Amino acid sequence: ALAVRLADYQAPAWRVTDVELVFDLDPEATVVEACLRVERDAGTDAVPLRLDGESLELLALEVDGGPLPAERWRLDERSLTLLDLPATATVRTRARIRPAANTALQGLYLSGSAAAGFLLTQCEAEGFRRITWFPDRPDVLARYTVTLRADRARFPVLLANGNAAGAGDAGGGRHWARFVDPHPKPSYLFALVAGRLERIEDTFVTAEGRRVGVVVHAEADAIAQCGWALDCIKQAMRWDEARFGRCYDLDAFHVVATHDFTMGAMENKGLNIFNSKYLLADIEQATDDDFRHVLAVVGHEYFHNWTGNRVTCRDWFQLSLKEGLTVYREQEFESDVASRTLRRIEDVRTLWRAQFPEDAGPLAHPVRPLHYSAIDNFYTATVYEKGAEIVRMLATALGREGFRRGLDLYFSRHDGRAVTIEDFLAALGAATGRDLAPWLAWYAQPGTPELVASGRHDAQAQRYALTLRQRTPATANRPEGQALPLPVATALFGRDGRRLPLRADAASPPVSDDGVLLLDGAEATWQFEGVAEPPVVSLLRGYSAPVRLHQDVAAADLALLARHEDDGFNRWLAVDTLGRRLFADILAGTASPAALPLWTDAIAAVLGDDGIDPALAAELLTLPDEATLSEGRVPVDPEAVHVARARLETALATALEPDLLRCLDRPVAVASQAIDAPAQARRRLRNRCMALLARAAPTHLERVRLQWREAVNLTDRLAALACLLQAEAPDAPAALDDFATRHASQPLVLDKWFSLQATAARDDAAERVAALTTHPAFRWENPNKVYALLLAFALRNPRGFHRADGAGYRLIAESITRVDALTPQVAARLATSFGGWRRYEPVRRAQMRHEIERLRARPHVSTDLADILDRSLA
Ligand code: HT7
Ligand code: ZN
Repeated sequence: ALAVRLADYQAPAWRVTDVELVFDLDPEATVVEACLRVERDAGTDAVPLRLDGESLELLALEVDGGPLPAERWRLDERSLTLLDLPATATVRTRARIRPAANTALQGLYLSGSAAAGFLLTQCEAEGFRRITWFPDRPDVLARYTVTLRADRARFPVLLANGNAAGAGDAGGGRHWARFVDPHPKPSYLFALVAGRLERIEDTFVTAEGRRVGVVVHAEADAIAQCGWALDCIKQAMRWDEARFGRCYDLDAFHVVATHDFTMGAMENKGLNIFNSKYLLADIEQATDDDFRHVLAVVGHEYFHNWTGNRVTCRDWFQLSLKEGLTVYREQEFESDVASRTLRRIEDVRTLWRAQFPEDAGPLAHPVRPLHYSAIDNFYTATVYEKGAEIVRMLATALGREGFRRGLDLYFSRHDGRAVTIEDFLAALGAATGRDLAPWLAWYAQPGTPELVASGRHDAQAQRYALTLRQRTPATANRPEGQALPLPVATALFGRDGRRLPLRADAASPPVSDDGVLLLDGAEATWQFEGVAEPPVVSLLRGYSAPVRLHQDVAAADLALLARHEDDGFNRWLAVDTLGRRLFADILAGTASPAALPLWTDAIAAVLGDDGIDPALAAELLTLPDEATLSEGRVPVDPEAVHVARARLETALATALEPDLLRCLDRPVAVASQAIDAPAQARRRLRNRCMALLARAAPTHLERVRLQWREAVNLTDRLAALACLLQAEAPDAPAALDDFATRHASQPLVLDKWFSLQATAARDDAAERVAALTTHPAFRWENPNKVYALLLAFALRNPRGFHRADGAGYRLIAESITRVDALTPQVAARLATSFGGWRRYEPVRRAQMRHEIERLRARPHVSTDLADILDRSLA
């Protein structure tokens, strides 16, 4: 497909002010009547009106109430073009679409079976054009009136965006419902839902005094699991008012759960649709992590109501304008209502595992890409997570109050408009009196910057000089990058662990009250006064910039930070750095047993600290995964990485055995079915201790078995099962069978059962995964199943996926072909697992390349898949 380029952007020549849609819903054949009020831009004349439309069957076309002569319209596979229209016109079309046959899950489709399932839409990014002809681009904002008609018994619930505006009987067993959305919106935010759904609801009164009905809809067997989500919605509404002054703006907020969804969720105006994985949660069927993910994703979609919906994107190159900002808001929400440190550690782990490798490989792109051929492939870790890091850096650089003022100005300037990243930076800059133009480079330049820190202590002058240098090195695909603004949150510690004052002399670049140094060129030096002894320097506190830090710190200094840093993230980072150094030594064959105790003692000291958050303690006991440990190494030998990591984990478990036992045997005062943050944190730590003990000695498997038998929540049951599997215990197969029987009717729990087996680092993992694709609960049409089994294998079982005989690669390549015929977006996502092929040792590199080329050479490759394959090979 032809690439779309940011540089070619042109404002639309035609606007659509109002849209009326009437749907006659039927899974086999739905008829969509659309009436568009169109206006030609004053500055343009004789420009044809081009409407996007795909997989639509044209039944009727009228302009201003009459037929249009054949020479004044053209229809092809992708568009309907109308010629010689007056400057304002009413265009009416009627189309037939086939939801039950739509396995791409874009546009109008069926969730579940034809007999009992329900109808729903997914329009972002370009799905609306599969519903009706329309300028399907985010800078065309229109007011929508939508009427749904359907069989009353089969589709008792009818929902669309906006406020309810009437309902009634349509005769012949059918009924209708109408919705008016007063807020102009782009077509990607359109949604409808129709089917047999149950609901739970509540009322929320906004700070502006609006009474809002908050309603969660799900199929009958899932509605009992929606209580947590309803609670999370109300928390998110209150939080956005308190933290960012943003209130909800319709009479009702509806949320719907579906098992058939390619992504996490969708922020359609007033009618959010969720992958059931991120909406349903109860103690029997969801883990503690699931509960937190529901909180985060519910928050994320709700926050889009302002960052994305009220202020939207001019074009899809600006995707991070809404996604980066909304991820940041989601992170802050979870940090405020749950644990800041834990959320930060998880976010940074994700950045290192997924975004850094993406930014270093052939699929690297700027946070604001310059061109695309399949926009669906740009919902990436770079656009989302790196985009959120940029927003976080801006918030750090402007301070909490300055950032809030900037966002207020952004909303008031651009409410109801489709804007750009420049507009965002301009508003933040205007509100705080800062020139933020240099920050645009963060959006424009791919690659992860390297930050090198060096220091010199002058005992006599009692000064400490800290020099920071940055570089974004060239790679095969791009030249060296320019210097970027980098906020470096810094603290100095004395040898006794106490914080030292951070007083820079007058000649140094400025330091903010909260210790942030802003490096805005290639290099700068700060001279700190009153530093009597060589300090221990803690940089990038809270991971204040998404860079690779090179700092020559003695292991003893890291151990000191592990004990005394009051920034929870950097405390964890000190331990993580010690662990990675040991891993590198094992991998290089230079490990010395003497180095181990500094690391394990540091962890033991923290574990023994009664004041420590158990969730943080659990994180200290969790090594980086193999993908993260492989990151930045060339060439990667996945087998060697796996073995070295396992050795390190066993060494940790053995060294800490008494501490882990003490931790496990500590009496617990919480109910094992409580889901509050302290209860979750304690479970996390206990399960981590149990997993390590199972590594240390097989005798500890008895504890695991006890937990397996007595668990009263899914977190504990699954943790025990994972230990049995990891140890390849003789009773593991029976436990797996028991688990499958017990949860046979619970699709989300079965997904975890598939993932557990997919990620078990066994010699025969590829064969087992292949066998599981024939399990009765596995469905190729269902993205959650494909992700749970195949994507989990490709991304989280490096030993299995990269097996030396290429069986893992073949399995994933064959799966991609199969899925591409059904759901191209899912196939493209699976194919990203081959993206890092150049980093592997020569045999694996050749095998991966061969699979990519073989896939590309097949007939009928989708645009989405072709795009990933082509860019991977470039
Ligand atoms: N904004 C949503 C994007 C999304 C999407 C994109 C492409 C194809 C399918 C999709 N489903 C949802 C997700 C979000 O809130 O970030
Ligand atoms: Zn989003």
